[in-house]
Amino acid sequence: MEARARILGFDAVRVTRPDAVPALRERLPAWLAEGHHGTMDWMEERADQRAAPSALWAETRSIIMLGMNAGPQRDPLDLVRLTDRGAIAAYAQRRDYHDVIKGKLKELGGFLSAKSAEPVKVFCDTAPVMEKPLAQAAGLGWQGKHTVLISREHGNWLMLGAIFSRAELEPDAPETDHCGSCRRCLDICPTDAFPAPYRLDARRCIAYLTIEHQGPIPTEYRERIGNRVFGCDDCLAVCPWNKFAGAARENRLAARDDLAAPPLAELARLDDAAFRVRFAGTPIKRTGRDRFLRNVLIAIGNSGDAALAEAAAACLQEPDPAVRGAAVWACGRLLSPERLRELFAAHGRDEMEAHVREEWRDAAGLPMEADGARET
Ligand code: B12
Ligand code: SF4
Ligand code: SF4
Repeated sequence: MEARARILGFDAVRVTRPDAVPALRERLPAWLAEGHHGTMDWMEERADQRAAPSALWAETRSIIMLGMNAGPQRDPLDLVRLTDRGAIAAYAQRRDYHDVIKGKLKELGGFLSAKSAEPVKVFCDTAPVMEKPLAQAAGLGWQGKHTVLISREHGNWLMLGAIFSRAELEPDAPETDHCGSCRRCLDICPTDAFPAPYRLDARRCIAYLTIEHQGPIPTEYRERIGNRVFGCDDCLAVCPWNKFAGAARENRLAARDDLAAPPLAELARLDDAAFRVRFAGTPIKRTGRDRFLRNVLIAIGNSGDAALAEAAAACLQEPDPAVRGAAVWACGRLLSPERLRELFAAHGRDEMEAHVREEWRDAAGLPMEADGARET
């Protein structure tokens, strides 16, 4: 099976048992009880199955965990210094790994099923399966202090997938923790998203804020998001175990040049149709155009580049209030008080959404009536 998996493009493959991580039954509910999943309600739904693979499929006897390297071609930390460009997480600068891995899992699952005469089910983020702890139990790597799985061979750039099988396969030995006294990932996090090593409060994580979170991004995180318009790689990029990692070997996961550092001005101009064309087949399509544009406007506000201000001003009449609010915030950081007042007179006076009115008040210092956007 391992040879077949490698032919299919997987970089790592190991086997574990469905009951290999009993601690999940306490750890997942504790994480959810603390509210660390934010608005990802789907993490709560079917939590019993997520914490126990046999509750998802009672006949599971073995779990094959697989990893495919999606290592970046250049250091992701270089991108966050290019303030007039959007930084997109390495995994999203390419085809959606769900599509690539799922197809290969099905092929490998078919092979295994034929060989063992037992049925299989394949999963890649599409079901309540906790892939990282299962991958650690299978010996693919260990969950680092940043909670992501690290392989000694591929660093922390493996994307994961799982095959549940009714066949009795010999399990591999679990991997042990090799973080030692290192804490680079914890120290670099721009939003202090780790309440403790090995624990992430997703509500503070830029990956959550830019991809999963709907509505306005809380003000306290906006500056710290910098130019990250989709996901974040900081804690992954500093991990010393990446020194052994190479770039992705699977052709279908080759990074797209046009997604390496796209100009913010260009991204701010994308209408719905252009967004769909530009990001077709990539993970970025997940947010939809409006949430992505909201992120782009936050990045423009952080750019310090007055030349980008008019691109933000052009979004002041967008139908989505989270986009309008982010546009006001960006204009407030880049434009003179005079120009802001002009824009307010043109676009802000009749604003009906309470939080966008607050954005105008905070940005321009404009006194606003509580029940309507009127300059006094
Ligand atoms: C929800 C989710 C997110 C959320 C929450 C992340 C999180 N850490 O939980 C958000 C949106 C923030 C996110 C972000 C990212 N994600 Co994500 N995400 C998932 C998803 C769907 C579920 C993860 C999950 O179960 N979380 C629940 C928590 C409770 O589980 P946990 O992280 O394992 O938590 C453990 C620790 O807290 C530990 N623990 C608790 N207490 C204690 C105490 C001690 C002493 C110890 C030792 C441990 C410990 O036990 C818990 C259980 O193992 C998985 C896919 C999947 N189905 O597994 C992808 C997945 C984890 N994501 C992935 C990726 C690539 C990312 C990003 C790098 C994307 C990016 N570049 O922007 C970031 C990384 C951020 C980070 N540092 O985690 C990959 C990771 C691959 C890998 N090598 O591990 C996965 C596996 C997708 C995949 N199929 O490849 N993600
Ligand atoms: S992905 Fe970014 S924001 Fe999230 S935990 Fe890692 S460094 Fe912090
Ligand atoms: S940066 Fe250091 S502490 Fe963080 S996961 Fe990597 S080895 Fe562990």
